[in-house]
Amino acid sequence: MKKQRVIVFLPAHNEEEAIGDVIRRIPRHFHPDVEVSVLVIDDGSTDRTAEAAKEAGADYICRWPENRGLGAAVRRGLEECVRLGADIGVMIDADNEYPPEQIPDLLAPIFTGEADYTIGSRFLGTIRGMKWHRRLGNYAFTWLQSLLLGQRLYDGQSGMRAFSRQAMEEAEIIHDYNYAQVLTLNLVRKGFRLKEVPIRYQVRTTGRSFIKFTAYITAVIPAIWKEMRRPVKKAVIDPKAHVLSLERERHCS
Ligand SMILES: Nc1nc2c(ncn2[C@@H]2O[C@H](COP(=O)(O)OP(=O)(O)O)[C@@H](O)[C@H]2O)c(=O)[nH]1
Ligand SMILES: [Mg+2]
Repeated sequence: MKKQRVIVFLPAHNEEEAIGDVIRRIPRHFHPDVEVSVLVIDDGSTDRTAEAAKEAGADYICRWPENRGLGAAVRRGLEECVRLGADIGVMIDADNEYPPEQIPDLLAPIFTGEADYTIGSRFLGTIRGMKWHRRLGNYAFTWLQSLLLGQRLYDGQSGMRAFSRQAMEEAEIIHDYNYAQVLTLNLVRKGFRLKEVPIRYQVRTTGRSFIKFTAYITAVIPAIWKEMRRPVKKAVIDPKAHVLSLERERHCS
């Protein structure tokens, strides 16, 4: 059987204290037919983010001299995964809030052919340390996406997601500031099958969140509006594109 190439990418901005640990915890050999590489999109960091990533074993580092924004970095991550020949792309934040050990769980619905796009859901899993106002913001934006898509979502702002190759090829992120909502609206409207997977989440203990309430609202709301008004072409999906025998994984472990 041909090996499936998984590329895990981390958008990062000034995460020198956290990124090394995230990279070291990414499971590289969890299935004999899966090969895992790591890509970092360093978006104009002014600290040692890129050096720390390299020391921790990142295979590819894409370094921008200036800060362009998280939406631009995720767009670039998806493009680089396609260019580097990934069958599946995984995105995980570089700030150590999400569990790299659960990447195989996130990939399972793609390997069984049930989904093309998975989101690690904090609200279906466990959450440690999230402030009440962030929790409310997450509920509100997730509720809005559920309403717009006519499909129940639980965590629309998660920083841990996986994509089939076709989903990566066809994904469009229409603003540079953020990707979280517009990417899901884009992919689900195109017919890609989304599944949420419960994950364990722990709020960061280093660095700081880039989210500022007013900037977030004024960038994200118009982008959601713009995305919903754009016509999208339905994708023709091969549900068996990444099917892998997960039985073998159990025998090997
Ligand atoms: N590319 C890029 N990544 C960023 C930027 N700001 C934050 N990040 C990264 O995006 C991820 C999520 O950011 P974070 O500030 O933790 O957002 P929060 O988890 O929603 O509070 C982390 O991996 C950050 O390093 C940015 O301006 N550009
Ligand atoms: Mg974070």
